[in-house]
Amino acid sequence: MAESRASSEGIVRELPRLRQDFDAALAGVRDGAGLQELRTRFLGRKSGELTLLFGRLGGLKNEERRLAGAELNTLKQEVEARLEARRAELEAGDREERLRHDRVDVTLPGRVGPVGRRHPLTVVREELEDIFLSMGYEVYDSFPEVDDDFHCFEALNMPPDHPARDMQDTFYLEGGDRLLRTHTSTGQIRYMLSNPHPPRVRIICPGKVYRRDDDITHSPMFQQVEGLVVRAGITLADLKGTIEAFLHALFGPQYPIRFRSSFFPYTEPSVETDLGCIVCGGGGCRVCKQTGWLEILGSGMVHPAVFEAVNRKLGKVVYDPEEVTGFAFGLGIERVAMMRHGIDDIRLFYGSDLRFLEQFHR
Ligand code: 2NM
Repeated sequence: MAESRASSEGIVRELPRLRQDFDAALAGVRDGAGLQELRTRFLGRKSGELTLLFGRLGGLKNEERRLAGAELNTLKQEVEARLEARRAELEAGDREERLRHDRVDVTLPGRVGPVGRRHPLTVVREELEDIFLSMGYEVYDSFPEVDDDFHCFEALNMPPDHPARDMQDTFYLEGGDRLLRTHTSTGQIRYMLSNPHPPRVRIICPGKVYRRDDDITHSPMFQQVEGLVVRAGITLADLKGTIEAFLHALFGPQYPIRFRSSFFPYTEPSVETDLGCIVCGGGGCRVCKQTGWLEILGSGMVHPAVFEAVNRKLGKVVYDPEEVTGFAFGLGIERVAMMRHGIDDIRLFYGSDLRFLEQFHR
C-alpha cells in the first residue's frame, strides 16, 4: 500500500490480518521447533512481520506513533503470551506422553533375586564351633593346609616308617618335603608351638584335610574338627564328660553314648565313641548296619611323645609330661551331616548340584 503521507491507520489496518495469520499458524504448531519457527516469523529481529511494522513507526508523527505503537505493543504482548501458553501446553503434553509411557505399576510384586544359603557342611561346622565356644574353647583357624612331615606325622608320634605316611594315603607335593595335611592335628601342634598361655590349651581346629581316598564314604578332601585340652590334672574323666556334653548338645540328650577302646599313635589310651543310631533309635537298620550304634568320634589322652616332640622343637620343656596331661578328639563334619540328613554318598556335598543343595534350610 502506497502511502505518501504516513498515518497510524495504515499500520493499524494490517493488524487484524496479522492476528488471523498468527492464529492460523499457531493452531498448526505441533512441537517446539514449529513454535520457534512461528516466533521468528512474527517476532524475528530482522524480518519478523510484527517487527517490520514496529520499524514503520519511525515515519509517523508523534501522536500517530503513540496510537499505532500502543496497538502494536498490545498485539506483540498477546503474541508472546500465546506463544508461551502454547509452549507450556506442548511441554505438558510431552510429560503426559512420557508418563503414559513410563508408567510404573506400584502394585506389582517385587522381583526377588536369587538368595543363597549356607552349605550344609558350613551349617554343621558353625554349630560345632558354637557348642565349643559355649564351653570356653577357642576356635583356632588352622592354616596352612600345605604342611610338612614334622607337623603332620613326626610330632604326632608317627616315625618315618609309620604306615600312615604311605604315599597311598597322603598327597605329597613335588620334592616330597611338603604335603597336604591328612588331619587338622597339624594345627594343634602349631598352636602348642605358639601358645600365648603355655602350657594351657583349650582349642578346636576346624579345617579341610586331604587323603588319597575316594568312594561313597570318603572324599579326597573333607573337613574335620579336632579338639585339644591341656593343663595340669586333666584325666580320662574330663574327656568322657566333655564328649558326652558335646554329643548331647549336638544331637540331643535322648541318644545313648558308649566308649570303646581304640588305638591312635598320638593318644594313650585311645577311645572311640559311638552314638545310639539316630535313624532307627537303636533297633538296628541299614545305616547302623544292624548294630544300633554309629561311630562318631575318635579321641584319647595325648601321648607323652607328642608333648616331647613339641618341647624338642621349642628347645625347652614347655609341656612337661610330668606336669600336664591332655585329651584330644577328632571328628568328620561330613559324617555328622550325613547322619543328620540320612545321606549315604559323601560326594554329594562336593558336587555343587543345586537340586541337592537347595534341600537344606537357610
Ligand atoms: C583324633 C583322635 C584322637 C588328636 C590328637 C592331637 C594332638 F595334637 F594333640 F596330638 N590332635 N588331635 C586326636 C586324637 C585326633 O581324631 C580322630
